[in-house]
Amino acid sequence: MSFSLPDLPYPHDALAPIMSKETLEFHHDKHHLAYVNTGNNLMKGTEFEGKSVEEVVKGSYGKNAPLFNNAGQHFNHIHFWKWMKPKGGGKIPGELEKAIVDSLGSVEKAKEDFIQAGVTQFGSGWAWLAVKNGKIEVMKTPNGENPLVHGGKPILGVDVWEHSYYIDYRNRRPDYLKAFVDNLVNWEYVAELYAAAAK
Ligand code: MN3
Repeated sequence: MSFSLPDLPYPHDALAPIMSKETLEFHHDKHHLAYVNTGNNLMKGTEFEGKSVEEVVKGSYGKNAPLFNNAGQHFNHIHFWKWMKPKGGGKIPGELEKAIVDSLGSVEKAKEDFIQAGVTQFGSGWAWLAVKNGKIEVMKTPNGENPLVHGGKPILGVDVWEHSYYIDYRNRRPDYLKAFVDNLVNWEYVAELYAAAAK
């Protein structure tokens, strides 16, 4: 099994004006595709050939940086497209909401901390909600890293590489993050991952 680019779960123009068609054309069709192709080239003839993306991410961390970077980004983007939906950011399903309040104090605080993690990630990277030690935590990681290599299971992530927001928001990363939380997050998918991670 090699990596392959998944289709977007909605048309390229479906998230506009929060995230434009042009951004998704570059981000999905070019950037994500490049991680897929480079990852496949780097896996050729190695022990990682035929493994799942999660296995490649965990197995290459700290051992094969070029492969890890591309496999990590492939994993992150597979979920990133599904973490968004048109007219997203609405009500959080009950069980997930309860878990967020239990772990992080309140939904408002969780959203603030998540946005702040993205704002303060210096340079390229991601901000996360992840299940770790039975609790939901806010995390941030550089480049293609994700909570899988830090003992956590990611349930929501936002890409803070400039390619994710520069066309629509220029240098205003905080505005992009607020718009993502308020208008894009697919909380049903987050709840699905939470249910699987909390088992
Ligand atoms: Mn990206």
